Amino acid sequence: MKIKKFSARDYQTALNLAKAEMGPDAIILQTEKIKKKGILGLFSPPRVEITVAVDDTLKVKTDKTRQPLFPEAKEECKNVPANHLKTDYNDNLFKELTSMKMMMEEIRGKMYEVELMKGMPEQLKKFFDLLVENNVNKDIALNIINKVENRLPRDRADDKMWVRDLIINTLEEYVKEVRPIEINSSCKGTVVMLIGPTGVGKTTTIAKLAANLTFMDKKDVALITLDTYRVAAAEQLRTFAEIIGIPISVVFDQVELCEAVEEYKDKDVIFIDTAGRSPYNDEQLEELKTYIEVACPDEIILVLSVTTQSNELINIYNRFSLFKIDKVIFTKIDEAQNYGQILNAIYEIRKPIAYITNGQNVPDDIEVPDPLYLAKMLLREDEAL
Ligand SMILES: Nc1nc2c(ncn2[C@@H]2O[C@H](COP(=O)(O)OP(=O)(O)OP(=O)(O)O)[C@@H](O)[C@H]2O)c(=O)[nH]1
Ligand SMILES: [Mg+2]
Repeated sequence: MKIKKFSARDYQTALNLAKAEMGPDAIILQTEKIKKKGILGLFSPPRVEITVAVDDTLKVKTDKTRQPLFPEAKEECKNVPANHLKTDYNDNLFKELTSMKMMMEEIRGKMYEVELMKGMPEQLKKFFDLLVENNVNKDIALNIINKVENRLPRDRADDKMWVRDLIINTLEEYVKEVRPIEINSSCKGTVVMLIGPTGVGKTTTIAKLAANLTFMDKKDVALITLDTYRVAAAEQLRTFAEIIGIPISVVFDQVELCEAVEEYKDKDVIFIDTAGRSPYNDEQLEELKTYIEVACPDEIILVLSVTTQSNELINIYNRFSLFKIDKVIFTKIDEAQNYGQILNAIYEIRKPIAYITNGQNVPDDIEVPDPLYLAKMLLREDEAL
């Protein structure tokens, strides 16, 4: 660090002297007005003295957080407005503060977790790890484990089977709301509409349900498809309907939809298949809304694929909750590595599960989930079943 004083008749001259000798990165430590002492001082004007320091070891050009003393003299600042520099500085500061805040939240979360886990029986910790490993959100897993701990008799804390049974019971409570399609026995056919993002399995699921209801439950079923965007999709469903001998209407607008629903009103169930909609496309969702208003479905079922991440499942639900969602169907269980996302989604959205699907085969790969089976899936016990 080099420190030097410069004095001149006015401030600007002193500054120029300092700049010339110490360079643009120098820092002003002090500015003083000084008068000569004694009789001479009476007749001479006061002078300005500035004390300037420069740190030779400081690499100012790479240190963006440091404000230059003489911005106009710095090569890279020549054409950059001062407020731009300030914005960059603020942006960097904001980024750093945000990352520090996130870090602190993470630490706080960890401390909270450690606090809760303190003194927890070893068996419970093992199940906690198993749930988290299976993608169950940590907060939800803690919630479950805490409930189990409260229910666990002290003398059974090390008994693996006791702990396991209590965990299964608690998990069952979380996923117990299972409600397949409810066919009303009144005059009008039950209208069931499946909606959801593209490619999650809406059409395949309708084919499975239609076939099962027709052959197993001996119900009168009709199909309506709004998916006229892809000729192949409508044709595929039409061929399928012909094979199992049920009527189908491919409708192009709201008027045709209204007519088709009216036409099939004597059927037991009318399934309406919709084209996959992006949850983030407002226009597509608005269009879907107009169809829902016309069809007045008894059940709107949101189809979600288990291969989707938990957060995204919740985002999708939030976007589609523009409509009154009655139930959800989880598809592609067979393709998932973990099942925690089912619990995470249900915990957040609190809607009953109507079905789960576990393969591409029509009509076999669909079932009404049994809460016990779901609970076992969450503990990975299904693999042994
Ligand atoms: N592995 C697996 N594949 C499935 C399941 N359900 C559907 N699929 C497959 O997923 C793909 C898309 O299925 P569709 O029924 O066409 O999906 P969709 O939601 O109607 O698609 P869009 O109409 O394009 O939005 C097909 O290859 C299906 O065979 C399932 O449970 N497991
Ligand atoms: Mg489809």
